[in-house]
Amino acid sequence: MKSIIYSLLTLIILCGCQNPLTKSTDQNKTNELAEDVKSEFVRSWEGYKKYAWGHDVLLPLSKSHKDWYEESLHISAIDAYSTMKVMGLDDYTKEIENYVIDSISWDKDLYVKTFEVNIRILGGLLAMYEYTNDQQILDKAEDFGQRMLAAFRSPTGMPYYWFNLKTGEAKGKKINVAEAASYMFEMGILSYYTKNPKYYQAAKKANMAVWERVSDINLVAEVINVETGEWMHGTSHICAGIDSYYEYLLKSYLTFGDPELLPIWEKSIYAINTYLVEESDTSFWYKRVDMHTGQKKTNLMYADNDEAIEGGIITLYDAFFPAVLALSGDLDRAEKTQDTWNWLWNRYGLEPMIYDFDAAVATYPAYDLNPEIIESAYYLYHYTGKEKFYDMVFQYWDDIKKYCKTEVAFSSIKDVRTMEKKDYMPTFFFAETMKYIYLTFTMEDGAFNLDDHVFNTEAHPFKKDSFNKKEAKIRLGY
Ligand code: DMJ
Repeated sequence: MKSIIYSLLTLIILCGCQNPLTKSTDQNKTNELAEDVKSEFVRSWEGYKKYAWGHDVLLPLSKSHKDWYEESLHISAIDAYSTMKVMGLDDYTKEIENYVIDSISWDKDLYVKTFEVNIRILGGLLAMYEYTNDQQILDKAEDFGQRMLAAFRSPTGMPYYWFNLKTGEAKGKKINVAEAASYMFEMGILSYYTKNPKYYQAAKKANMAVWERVSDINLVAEVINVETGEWMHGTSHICAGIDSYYEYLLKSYLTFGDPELLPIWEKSIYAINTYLVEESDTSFWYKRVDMHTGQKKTNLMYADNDEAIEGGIITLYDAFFPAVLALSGDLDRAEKTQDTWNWLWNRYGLEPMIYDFDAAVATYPAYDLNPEIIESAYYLYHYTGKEKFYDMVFQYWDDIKKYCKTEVAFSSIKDVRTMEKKDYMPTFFFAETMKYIYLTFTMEDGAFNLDDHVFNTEAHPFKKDSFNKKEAKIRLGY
């Protein structure tokens, strides 16, 4: 009898106290979810301010900080800014604007990574200018862009891996294609705002240098020498190392309308869909192939350490591709790929950084709070309206809170099989991951419409209306 009463009581309690954050597209619940994301963002930002202010990243377990180089480039603050704007956190944004204007100088004797500072610092500052229209912010962005041009002074026009912000020296001739040619978007915007075509022209020259070296079947390989223009090996894919090259071909064309980019995008996407797709009844992967024959490659030389690895290797970064497919209008392939990524997430509860789909093993099992799978679910929820994509984001957010939340913020994960935490919170967690989750949960309220915006690869948003194509032709000089 006692146990029946106890069970009944438990049932009554369970029915009466539903978890307020259950998944639902119902407007009230959705707003509660959005408020939850916002309050976690604020908690993490306060954690950053307390333990890492002025530095590049927060170390969320040791409650300290780390800079990418010998001096800080203030990357977390610049990356976090546009997410704060999207969330309406205007007290915080004012503080960052003042900080950028009063306290940041780019005159630093530091070698910085050309690709990384372009998407985070130049992209972040340009978005800050979009929101503020403050000439002092644009001056900071242009000062940065002007220094970045030094990297592009190579015999081919493709940038060196590193450049020195103060001296303008550049080094590192072996780079991947994403690092060689993912600049047209930010440098096009800089040219547009400053009415000086030199930035877009430098970025486009780098792209054309890659395109001139494409194989007969219109595929690029991953690693190239910026001095000789020689490919370092012949493996082609859409994975990390090439990813944003394709993303920016499409986004730069859609934003500025440079007609030379359209056939490059069209030939590229045709080649990708012809040679890279590996489809089964239950999966839809984009594999690695030989750039000349289109044949699958499973014995890969890696750029960083020249070690060979075997298998159908993909990286969690590749989950950006459904978003790009959806943006291009190809919802069929976008949905199939996203479903495959979603399956992988569910297999572990978070995604492994590198996965071999032939052997079905996580080759490198870390998860660094990356946004790509969430970004793609957000795009697909927008374009298809299908609730399953909203549900995916709900689940990703739930899992991130379950496994990555720390006392002061969120942490990366060393191994998704054990969920052991790693003392690092990357800057893109502020810029991208939290933004795409928040935007999914607020989609129905209409405050931010994806149709009116275009994101750089670090999720800094720009209004499409800010760029008039006729004007772009003059300001970008195409
Ligand atoms: C981000 O810095 C950018 O999205 C980049 O293009 C590759 N992916 C990381 C986050 O995973």
